[in-house]
Amino acid sequence: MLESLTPAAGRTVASCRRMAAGTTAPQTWCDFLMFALLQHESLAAAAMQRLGISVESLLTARHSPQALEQAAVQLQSNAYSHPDECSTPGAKSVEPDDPLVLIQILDRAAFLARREPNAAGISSAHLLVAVFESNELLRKKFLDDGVDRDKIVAELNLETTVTGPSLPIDFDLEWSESPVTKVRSNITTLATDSDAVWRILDANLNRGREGLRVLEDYARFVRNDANLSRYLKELRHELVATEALLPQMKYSACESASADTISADILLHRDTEHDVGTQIFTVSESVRKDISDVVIANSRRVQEALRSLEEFGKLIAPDFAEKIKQIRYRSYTLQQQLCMVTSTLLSPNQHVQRVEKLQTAVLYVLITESLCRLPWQRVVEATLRGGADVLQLREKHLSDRELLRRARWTADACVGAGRLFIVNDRADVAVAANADGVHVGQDELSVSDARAVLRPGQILGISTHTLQQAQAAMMDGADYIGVGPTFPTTTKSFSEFPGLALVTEVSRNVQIPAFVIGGIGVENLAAVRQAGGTRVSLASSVVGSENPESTVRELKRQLGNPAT
Ligand code: 3NM
Repeated sequence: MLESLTPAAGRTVASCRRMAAGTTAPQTWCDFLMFALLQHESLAAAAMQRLGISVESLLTARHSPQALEQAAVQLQSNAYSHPDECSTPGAKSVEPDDPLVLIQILDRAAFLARREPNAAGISSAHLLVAVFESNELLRKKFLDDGVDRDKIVAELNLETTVTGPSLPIDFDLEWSESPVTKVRSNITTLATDSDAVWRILDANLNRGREGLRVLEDYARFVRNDANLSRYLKELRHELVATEALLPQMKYSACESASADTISADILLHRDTEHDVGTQIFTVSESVRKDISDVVIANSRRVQEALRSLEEFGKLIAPDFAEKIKQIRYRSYTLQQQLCMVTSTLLSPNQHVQRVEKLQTAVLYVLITESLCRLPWQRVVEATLRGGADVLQLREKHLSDRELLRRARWTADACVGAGRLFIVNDRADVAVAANADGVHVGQDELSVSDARAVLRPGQILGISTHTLQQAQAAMMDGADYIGVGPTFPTTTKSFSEFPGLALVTEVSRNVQIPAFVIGGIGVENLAAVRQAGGTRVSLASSVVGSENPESTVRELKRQLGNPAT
């Protein structure tokens, strides 16, 4: 619920989106949000009226009266012509296309709402405080009019105990202590320490979210990598969800000392924070050489934020710190993928092309010589002629040299036919043979370890036998999964068969390509399809058949994607 906007806040944000649509300038978004807050009937509008804040006093210097008039017309038509859309209670706060500045404000407003014991959602009041804290120009205008944060909070009747603005902390800080800080640094109390920890958590939650958001944009728009952007989005949502593990702040600052001392200390602390904020200089923040620089800077930012959250979180909520630790480990996988950035950017399409091929692949054949009726090379050729989309070399007992020799041969054959070639288990061989990727099992290298070996742009699949494993594979950034065993098979030994039930579960819950495997042949393909499987992976029924080419053709015909 606290991720949702109240109806009035929903109307306000919807108006802002309409008015600012098409612009990317952060200030315009803040201005229009302020304008919408002032125009809609809401807690915030009423409070600002009482504080003597008007459109004229805030915005006219930067916007012509005509622009504001036009915005007011848009706002009116928005409020009345789309009542359902705009007043839906529980509207989600952030939309996929929102610019970073709006996301930051909404994130901050959500944070304020969560810290307030009785909030029913993100209200216009939270939006007002968040925009005040986030936008320097508007804040200055408020302060010029004698309205500071305390006055706003008091007027809004907010119960929030979060003090001071969210600090625009970033990496590469050069710190110069102000005289005010020096004097005040002698005054250290439990209360200020605790308050400081909350502020660190707040700043780093923002920082982590923002960093992930930037990386998500990169994955989506530059890399065109659906898996990576999904992974990043999920990680960001998980980070947001960790906030629920933090206790309410209600008593955090004031619990252990008398109200008078504490409130004085908090005030000091609050002022100190404002001073410190103005003494922070970011050295490299304002300069980015190229896209890879943006990516590297933001992955670093995420790592640092997570580390800080983990360390300071331990002081307040061990559960929270533990969860952050897990996210931090997972973010290493991410780092791995993103560290391929530079070389991937040199050949930006390679991974995209492979993943695109994977997206359209429905038939995946495992080549194991001992299962073949014909010489294995003939089987490879026939399978490709029949229209197999992916071939995997699965040989467990060959010497490394022989394995590599076969991998190179098969890679050439697949390149010639324009199909994907995957090596089973051996990421090193996949690299040496310049294969399209590697396939690992649950007992082999993990997704992140295998990625560390692979070249940028190579893809990675993993066998999964439960829904949990399938979801973990997706979260870990696997490009595809195998799902099985579905039917009894002699190709590999298993003690359990999750069967068709797992196929159905995975088809409903996992978004990356899932190849159903284990005992599949022409005779039971219909059952797989009925259970929701759209892609299959097979060994014996193809390579052991007398005519692998026609078997593949028939399978592809049934899968609804005739051989090319
Ligand atoms: N992996 P066939 S089932 C190699 O469930 C393999 O992960 C499986 O061969 C899994 O098509 C399997 O001959 C055997 O049954 C696939």
